[in-house]
Amino acid sequence: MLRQRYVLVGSVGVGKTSLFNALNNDYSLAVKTQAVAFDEQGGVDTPGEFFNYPRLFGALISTTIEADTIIYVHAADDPLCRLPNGLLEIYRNKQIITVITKIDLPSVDVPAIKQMLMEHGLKEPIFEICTQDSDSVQVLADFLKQDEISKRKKQ
Ligand SMILES: Nc1nc2c(ncn2[C@@H]2O[C@H](COP(=O)(O)OP(=O)(O)O)[C@@H](O)[C@H]2O)c(=O)[nH]1
Ligand SMILES: [Mg+2]
Repeated sequence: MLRQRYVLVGSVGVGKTSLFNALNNDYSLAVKTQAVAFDEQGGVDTPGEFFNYPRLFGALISTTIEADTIIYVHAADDPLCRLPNGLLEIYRNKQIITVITKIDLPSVDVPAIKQMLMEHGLKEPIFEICTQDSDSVQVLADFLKQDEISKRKKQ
C-alpha cells in the first residue's frame, strides 16, 4: 500500500479539493464532495465537515493519523483561524504546512491573514495559492517533491 504523504485539512469551501486536483494536474472546477479521496502520490483530500463539526473530529483524527505531513488550507477571505482547539498539539509530531488559497479574490489582505494564522501558532512554510493558477500550485508541488526526496534519504 502507498504511504500517506500529506493530508489536506480545513473548513468546508476553502479550496482543498481544488488544490488536491491541481496537485494532480486537474484544473477543472472542483465538485463539492464529502468523500475522503486518495491519489497515486500518497495525497489525501478530506471533507471540510471533518474539520468543522466537533462530532466528526474522530474521523479527522483517524484520517490523518498515518500522515506525516498535514496541509492546513485556509481561504484568504476568511479573517478567522478555523483550527480546532488543541489540534496543533495533537499534530505536534507531524509536519504542518499552511496554504492560503483564494489569493486572487479582490480586496483580500494576504499578509494580514498570514500574520493572523501565525498568531494562532502556524509557522512557515506558508504558501499563497490561487488553485486555478498552476504557477502558484507548482511552488507547493515542488516543495512536497523536495520534502519527499529528503525524507527518503533519511530512511
Ligand atoms: N477565487 C478562488 N476560488 C477558489 C479557489 N480555490 C477554490 N475556489 C472555489 O471555492 C469553492 C470551494 O472549493 P473546493 O475545492 O470544493 O473546497 P473544499 O470544500 O475545501 O474542498 C469552489 O467554488 C472553488 O471553485 C481559489 O484559489 N480562488
Ligand atoms: Mg472538498
